[in-house]
Amino acid sequence: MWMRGGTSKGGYFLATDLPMDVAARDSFLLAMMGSPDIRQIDGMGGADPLTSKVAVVQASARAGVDVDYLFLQVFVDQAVVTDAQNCGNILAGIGPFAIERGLVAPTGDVTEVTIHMDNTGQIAVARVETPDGVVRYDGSARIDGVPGTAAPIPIAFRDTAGSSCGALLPTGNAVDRIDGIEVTLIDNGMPCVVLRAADLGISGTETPGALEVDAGLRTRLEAIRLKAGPMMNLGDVAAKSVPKMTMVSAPKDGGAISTRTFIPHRCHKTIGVLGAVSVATACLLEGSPAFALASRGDGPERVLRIEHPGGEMSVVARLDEGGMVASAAILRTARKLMDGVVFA
Ligand code: NQM
Repeated sequence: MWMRGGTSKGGYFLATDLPMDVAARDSFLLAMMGSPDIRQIDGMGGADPLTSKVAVVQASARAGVDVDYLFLQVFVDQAVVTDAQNCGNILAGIGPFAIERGLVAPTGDVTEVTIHMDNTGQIAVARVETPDGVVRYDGSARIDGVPGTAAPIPIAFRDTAGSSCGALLPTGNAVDRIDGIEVTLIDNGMPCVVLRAADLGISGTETPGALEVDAGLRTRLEAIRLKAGPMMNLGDVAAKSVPKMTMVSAPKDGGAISTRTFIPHRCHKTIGVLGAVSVATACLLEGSPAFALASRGDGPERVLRIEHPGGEMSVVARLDEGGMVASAAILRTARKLMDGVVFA
């Protein structure tokens, strides 16, 4: 099934429909997407990392969990399929897909689907509208980066700290210095390097297109990223899509902070879901580059609006007594685009 999940798009597969052997599975997925080729002309991919994504779903054997979801990023221009990152946007389609495929039975007007995210071993709970036992896609929820409106799919995350790096702050510090630049190396669901846009000589208001053609910026960001990888317990990240590189500046539109994110070689048109949760968390870390720029609000539950090139992503953060993010929730939408047979 081809679906839009949040601001991403990709193929949703039952695990049983794909080869068990990982090498055979990956060569099928590359051929199906048309990779490697910057235009992905001979496949389903949309010539952008955000539209070259795959979800593999199966009923879960875990107590209290409905389905297991494995996310795979199919690189556009390299013969690489990686499970080294999770995706909170594609996650938005998992509940509807699981119900459509009969893995989860609808339970009234709203069906709660508990999802184990295999990439990081953590749990997300999605609420899907199912009036008359059928997934409803149309509705009045609007998310930035997607035209029009659709049925809301609120998603709550549990225990995302240290999802891939083993700890929220893998170096134990709120601030590290790489190549003379202050960075926060953080993982609250997505490994991210958070750094000031100004320290890289940009304002942070540029369009993704303008940043992508800035070869000097890209070279500096990649040099920092390659050094950050081992510091974040991610090893050699040369062929990995993590960590993400988020450049922050003061909010421009009444939000918590403004962002531009390389994921890691293309500039995101918006921001990833778990990336936004990680950046929101960085905003609360005293002494960090984001802290000084952010408008953080107050109280134990805060809506941190993370501004991005296409608008904003609201992260509803519940804080613990130490002022750190204990749990987070976001709003997404999804849409079934096509159901059928894909060829490789
Ligand atoms: O951070 C893009 C996306 C993502 C990932 C990326 C995501 C997340 O927008 O949870 O959603 O950062 O590669 O789909």
